[in-house]
Amino acid sequence: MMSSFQSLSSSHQQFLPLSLSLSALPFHYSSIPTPKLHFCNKKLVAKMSNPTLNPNPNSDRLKELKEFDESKIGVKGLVDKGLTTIPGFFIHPSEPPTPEPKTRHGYKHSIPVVDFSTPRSTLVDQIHQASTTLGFFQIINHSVPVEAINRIVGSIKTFNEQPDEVKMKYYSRDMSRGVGYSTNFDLYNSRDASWRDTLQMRLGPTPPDWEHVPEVCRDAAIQWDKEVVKIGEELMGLLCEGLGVKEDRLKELSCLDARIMAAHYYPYCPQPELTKGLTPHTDPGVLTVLVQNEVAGLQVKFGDDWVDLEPIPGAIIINIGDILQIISNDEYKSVEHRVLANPFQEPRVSVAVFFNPSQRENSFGPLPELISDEKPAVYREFIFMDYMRRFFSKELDGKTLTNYYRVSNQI
Ligand SMILES: O=C(O)CCC(=O)C(=O)O
Ligand SMILES: [Fe+2]
Repeated sequence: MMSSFQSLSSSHQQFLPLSLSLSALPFHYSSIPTPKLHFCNKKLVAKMSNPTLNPNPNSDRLKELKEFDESKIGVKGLVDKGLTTIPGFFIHPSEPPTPEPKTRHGYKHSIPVVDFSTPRSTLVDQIHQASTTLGFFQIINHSVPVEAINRIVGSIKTFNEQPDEVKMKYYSRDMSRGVGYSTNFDLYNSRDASWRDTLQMRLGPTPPDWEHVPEVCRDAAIQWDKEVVKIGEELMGLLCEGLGVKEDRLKELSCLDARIMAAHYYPYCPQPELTKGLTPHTDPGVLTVLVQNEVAGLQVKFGDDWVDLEPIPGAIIINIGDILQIISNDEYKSVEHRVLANPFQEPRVSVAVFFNPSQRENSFGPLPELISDEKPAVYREFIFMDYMRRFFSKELDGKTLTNYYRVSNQI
């Protein structure tokens, strides 16, 4: 039988992050009971259906999902219709409810802010320090013009705020043209849907069919890709220096070449405590470059805490992906993060660009320069295609992909 991975179109084989898992993922959650909404003393409550009483507990859920998906209006469209309670398939019963915004702050930790204008040796140290601990940092005083950031974020907001009839033309999970727009790329495969709409675009090595990219975002995306490549190269150089390897080592491994953009729109959610904007995950690629508007919501896991990432105008957020954790032999950390459902009237907009290696037939693993008797390889080598295949077939639970390649797990 052809695996779902093999059945993906060639453009689908572009490596996607967890948040953008394909509809062709080979696993599904058909055996997991889903909650239904019930009114109890006029209060809406989520209740699990009992799979033993219902031989096909998900048929209603699937019907509801399809109905919503086929409406092509996205969660933004639901909000515009004045919805006050969210559909059951958005409810996340397994996670503790999100605290009210006012109680979210005040954690002991914060995401490091790195000033790019500091001398290079300090910069290398600060980036190394952040990447070996939280795996996340924000950069300020960098070379990317703030206008380019505002332009890409602004164009994504504009796209999402067009009338439904305009956006509907683009609503599709088919990525064969290198571009797609929908509510949750894994809508049919995830346990619970999340409150966000995403415009996804392949930027490299092959650009998308630009005529199929919404016109309001086209020029901004072309410009943004150029900026992202420049800053990505700079960062990879700094990260290599921090590891004590050749500055262009990651570039040599084609890590700058495959780029996917995921532009998220998180509209106001009427019941933010019941759902998420984006479920906890790690990014599977090398590096993620993310920009956002002023609306908070991104959180990074640190021990048992979720640390809020405070938006800084003009800053760029960088995080380490799974493959870089492996390449660095566990020195750099790919850390779980999530986005809360947006409780604010103002929408949250973020644009992530994921860097991945383009050489899929090549072997990847910890860099030989980093391996010694004192520090043996923590991961075994693998062909990048194999890694991708596993990514598409693993359970959606954060760290299992890196764990699969851990030497201790070798059979
Ligand atoms: O929206 C955000 O801030 C985070 C997006 C993200 O983590 C992802 O797309 O993988
Ligand atoms: Fe992510």
